[in-house]
Amino acid sequence: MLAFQFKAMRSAFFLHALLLLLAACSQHPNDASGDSPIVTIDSTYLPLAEEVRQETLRSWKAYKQYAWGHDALKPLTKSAEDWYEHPLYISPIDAYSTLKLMGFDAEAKEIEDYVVDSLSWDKDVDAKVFEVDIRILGGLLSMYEMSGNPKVLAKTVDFADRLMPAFNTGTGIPTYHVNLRTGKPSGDTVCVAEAGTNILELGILSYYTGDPKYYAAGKRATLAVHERRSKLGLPGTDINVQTGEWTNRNASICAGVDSYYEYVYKAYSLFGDTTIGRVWREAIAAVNTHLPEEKDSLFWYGRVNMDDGSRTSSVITLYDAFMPALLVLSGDTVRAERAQQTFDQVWRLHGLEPTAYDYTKREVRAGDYDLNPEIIESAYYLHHFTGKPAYQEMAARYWADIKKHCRTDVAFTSIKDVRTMEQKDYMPTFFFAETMKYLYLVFSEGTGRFNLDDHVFNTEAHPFRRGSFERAEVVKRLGL
Ligand code: DMJ
Repeated sequence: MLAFQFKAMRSAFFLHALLLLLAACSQHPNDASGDSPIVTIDSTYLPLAEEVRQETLRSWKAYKQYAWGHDALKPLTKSAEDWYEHPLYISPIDAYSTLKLMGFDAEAKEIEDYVVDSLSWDKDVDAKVFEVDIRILGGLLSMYEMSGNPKVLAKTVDFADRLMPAFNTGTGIPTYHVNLRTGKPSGDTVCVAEAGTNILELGILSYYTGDPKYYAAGKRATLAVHERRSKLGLPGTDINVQTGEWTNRNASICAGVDSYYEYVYKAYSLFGDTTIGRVWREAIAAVNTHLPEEKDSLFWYGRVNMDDGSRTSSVITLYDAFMPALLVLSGDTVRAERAQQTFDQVWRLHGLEPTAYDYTKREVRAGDYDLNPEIIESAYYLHHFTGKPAYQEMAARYWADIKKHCRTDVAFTSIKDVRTMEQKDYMPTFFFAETMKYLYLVFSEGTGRFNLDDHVFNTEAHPFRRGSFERAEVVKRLGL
């Protein structure tokens, strides 16, 4: 029976891969998928890729049945949750690029049509700038790139223009909130991730509109963080956007800082801005000089005081597991593999990764697991760049654990505490955007369907083709 299911899944995947290959010949030139010829098919993990694909569809159908029009699905009570008083349609916008990559074109088209025909951004909502930048702006830009639909670009520009008043601050770092209807910014203290996770989306928007003002705003915010680094070359964690004063002087790559580093590197790598290239080299050198710590034969990126480098805490978070992906992407395979081994040990302690863990006391500090993608993202990048089967095996273990503890009768849900595996009633939007996408991609590596080398992902895993950004046009449209 199992063997039969395995064969059936494998056949389904091959059929899917073949259909995609045929379809690739007639796709829109800007379609982020279907750009690489299929040369060889390594079939070992294809049944898992197909299983992830089917589980994504099952979860998407549950969202549609119980939460359509709202931000997120609550899979246990089979109800919906919105982030604000008015929904922003975050799950579908986050799901689009994943559904498209998996070949669920009809489902993706339905989202595209809804965005174009029925969605208005004129909402009296104090939106969190960071969260809607990575999910909505990033998702819409990727939707435009994949669909080529100019009406999607118009919706994207409308949305971005509603965010821009947040950048009118003393430092150029955006405020925490901005009202989508009135443009009123609020919240003068932000963390470094919130300050510096926008240059990628804003640069891409400048490219597609030909208006350099977006990139200029993102670059100013990034430089505002870097220019305020300490003598050791480290930024702190929290900063006042008006005065530029640090309000938390802990330095780390942990949650609250993480995607700042990711965006400095990715913006440099996509746009080739030499100023941002210098920021990257200085920033990563300081990180690798002051943050790493060896404990229990493992390699940890800890927390230090930004001024004197003294250790302030040995608490890491599961978000930090983005770091191996960034390291291997930027060419540091040795540190990437060591860091991934460390995060993998934390996962193995309970069979899912706790949100926060103290590596000195060896104790869980926050037990939640919210279906987060980072450790899977890093397994995918490491498999891609090293070719080692161990990273696909790792991802297969993560997927097995997620199925065991988080799968519900209709979708997947978060975990209240990995020590008890008690479930909570929430499926985050990044489960569609990131977790299922990275699982699908790591299991389907070798099919030639999607080549990581040709793409850059934003921090919410929305993909952008490097080939879409011509050097001479980047210089002109971004105002380099
Ligand atoms: C995602 O929303 C993004 O990846 C963000 O950068 C931080 N992590 C969450 C998912 O864990």
